[in-house]
Amino acid sequence: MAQNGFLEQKPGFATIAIHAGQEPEKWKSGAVVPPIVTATTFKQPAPAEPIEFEYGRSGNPTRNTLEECLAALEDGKHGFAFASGLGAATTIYSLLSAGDHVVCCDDVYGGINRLFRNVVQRMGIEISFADFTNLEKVEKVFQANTKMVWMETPTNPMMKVIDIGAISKLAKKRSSDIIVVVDNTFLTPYLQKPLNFGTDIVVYSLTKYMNGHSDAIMGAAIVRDDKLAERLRFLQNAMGAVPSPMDCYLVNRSLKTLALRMEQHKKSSLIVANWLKKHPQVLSVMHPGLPEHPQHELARRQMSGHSGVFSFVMAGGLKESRKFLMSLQIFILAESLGGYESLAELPSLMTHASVPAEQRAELGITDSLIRLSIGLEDPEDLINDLEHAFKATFSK
Ligand code: P1T
Repeated sequence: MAQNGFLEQKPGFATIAIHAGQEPEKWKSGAVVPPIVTATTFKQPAPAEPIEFEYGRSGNPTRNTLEECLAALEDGKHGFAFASGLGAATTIYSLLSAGDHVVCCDDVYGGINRLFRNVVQRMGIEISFADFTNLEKVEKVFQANTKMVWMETPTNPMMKVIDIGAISKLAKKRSSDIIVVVDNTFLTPYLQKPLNFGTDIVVYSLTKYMNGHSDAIMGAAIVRDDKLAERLRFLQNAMGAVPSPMDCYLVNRSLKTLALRMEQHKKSSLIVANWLKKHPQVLSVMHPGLPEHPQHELARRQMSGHSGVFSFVMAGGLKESRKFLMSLQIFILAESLGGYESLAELPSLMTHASVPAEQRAELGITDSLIRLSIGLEDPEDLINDLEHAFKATFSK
């Protein structure tokens, strides 16, 4: 169902989330809910002749169940689960070798920025950052040795929307070997399917909306190409950043309500964003669902709506932002996003503190930029909470 002119949500998503990979017939017991298989190793009838599984790092029945469901939701073919979003990113980076070059969008989660600058570069891989909303700027940073393009859209925390199809085309025009990666954490496959726009790998922090209950740290990668899948399967096992069966069970369960949760996050975040933009102490609201967002038209062509996470700039400086955040009573002052509970944070001192100050200034990550993750509470209560915090901050 299309909403506000956004891309139509094809029917069938919730059915896939509930049934793909979950067939009761695959368990001897006929269990309707997939069992949590905690065994780290599996009996082999003859040496090196496993029945299906051999060792828990290379494969586990609970993990495979989740991976199948993830691949189906994404219109993909192969899913890989990891111990965290950064674990997934680290494994994807290991597809590269010293001497290779990566083109990355300038506004990414602070932890990804830190991984690129402080770890990946040390391994002899070059990185160039560019504003991916400007195709000319992106084209200029490509090099003969560029092997990967990495983007988040919408970006974290500035909420810039990137044209996935245009960037993928640009990369593939230079070489079909360039691997295009999209971090789809902010939207989930319910609201955006990057593989349908020419992306090779979709990466997730499953810790966020996909799990949605703020009780498991996990990541994932989804691909269509069999050869790329083989390389990732090798690295998943060889590097070992795999999740526990218990966490796989939790995320697999959470996917059953993903469609319902995302619908509510989508509705509530627009209600709160529309309220904030009229508030006298708010200078600007960055929400791709608002018509005044600079890439709103692109968002409507590429997304089936926007999730619950967005940012805004408030009046004052650090003193006011601190007072505001500490006055909230329903919103919890904490990093992360995508859970049922609403969160508020200050990217400059929290999630993006590891981004060099110069890059933060260039992007607009100031001490007045607040990022919200709108949860599943009643939106009227969230608005009242924000109003109360503004009053506590600004009334004499
Ligand atoms: O925390 P982890 O599961 O390792 O995922 C890292 C990660 C990757 N990609 C994006 C877009 C993310 O937002 C994150 C984690 N982000 C936060 C903790 C945050 O508050 O933004």
